[in-house]
Amino acid sequence: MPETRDLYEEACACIPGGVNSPVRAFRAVGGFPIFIRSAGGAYLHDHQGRSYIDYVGAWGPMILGHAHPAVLEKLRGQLGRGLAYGAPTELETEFARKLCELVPSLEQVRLVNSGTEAAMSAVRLARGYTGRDLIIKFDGCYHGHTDALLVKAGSGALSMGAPDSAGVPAALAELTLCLPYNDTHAVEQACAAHGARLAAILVEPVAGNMGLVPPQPGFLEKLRGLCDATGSLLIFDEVMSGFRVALGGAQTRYNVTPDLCLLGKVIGGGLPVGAFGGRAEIMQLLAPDGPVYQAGTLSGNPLAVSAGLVTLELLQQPGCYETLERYGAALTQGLAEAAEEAALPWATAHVGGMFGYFPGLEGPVTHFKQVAACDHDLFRCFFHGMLKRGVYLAPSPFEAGFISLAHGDEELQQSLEAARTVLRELSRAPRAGKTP
Ligand code: KE4
Repeated sequence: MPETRDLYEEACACIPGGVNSPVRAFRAVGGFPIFIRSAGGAYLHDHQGRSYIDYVGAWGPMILGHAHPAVLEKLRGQLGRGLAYGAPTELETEFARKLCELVPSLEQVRLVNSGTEAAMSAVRLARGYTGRDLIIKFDGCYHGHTDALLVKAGSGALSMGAPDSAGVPAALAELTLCLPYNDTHAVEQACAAHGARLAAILVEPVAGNMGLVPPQPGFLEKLRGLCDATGSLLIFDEVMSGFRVALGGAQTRYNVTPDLCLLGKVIGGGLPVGAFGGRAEIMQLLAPDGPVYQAGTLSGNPLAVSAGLVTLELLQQPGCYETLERYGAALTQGLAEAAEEAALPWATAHVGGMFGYFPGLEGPVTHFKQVAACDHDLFRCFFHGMLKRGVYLAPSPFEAGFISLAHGDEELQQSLEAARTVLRELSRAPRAGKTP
């Protein structure tokens, strides 16, 4: 049986960094990434047959749990009818209608293949609709890897963005202004200075790419008001929060309706689906009827849409979100208690079926600069200590954790028992580089 290291070195020979998405490489926590061979329910199983309680859930999609029988059944039925047609199907109409029924901001929706595609298309549409170029986003929020959004805060609080990746032209990054999350004053100032040029404010209504940072009371409402005042569009990136924090996403949980909304992850049930949508009068600008071009070979793929349809159908069953909320509350409460027993500062957060924790910080955590100051060594030691005890957490302090409906009391108790053991050991021994 090959060692993980061997598999990783083999992968690195033909895949950059050995992975098809950087966070999977374990760079933030060290060691070699686990190679998964199968998954079922709340569990991942690696190439050596070890099982892990999975709190990554493929970064959000697997809200029903892995290999859900109803999803597999639906896919088996579609397989026999072919995989892709490149032509409209009734399935896509049914799916679009369901999304528009469940998500308040959607009158029309266009399917794509990833959250990145959804974000880049929505930004282009907002610019086409308003005839303006400037975008506001928030530090610590991630909207996929399109050039316009790989931007970090510029030097001054109100200065234009600077590229956050090689290959992004400065001229493009300067069209994106990065502000601190939850900082309504900074957004007010930016709108006062640049409102006439502003096409859209793009925000994760529940931020899941800097750990988990919920919106402070009034933050989303303020963004709604400023977009109305400046004639710009409010875009909620619900790729992660959509169908994760509530059936209709964060916009129903916080009762703020954006002009455009991005979706992904959960709506594909594990297959590649993204979506963007909003008011029909905006969406009508999209080709083929309008001047804003957007397209995709496999958009609306019948297999992916089939998985999405059955996932949304099952999520409408009563009690799903209460179950996720209860588990999230018990898990984060248990983590906080274990850290307190170990006398380790440890902030936590949970919203619906997603959660976060911040080793070394006292809560509440409201913006990126706080998250960046968390105890990364403590995070790393905790991650590996939990992994060794069969609990697979996100391998980065800048990620959220995800709970599925397949996680039950047994998984909760095993996770908290492991956390108590690891944190007790971490509180005793000097940590530098050691893994409990
Ligand atoms: P994708 O292009 O990866 O499907 O979606 C991009 C995206 C857009 N918006 C939000 C709020 C997101 O969280 C994401 C992607 N999330 C990451 C996890 N933080 C995906 C994991 C990865 O990059 O491998």
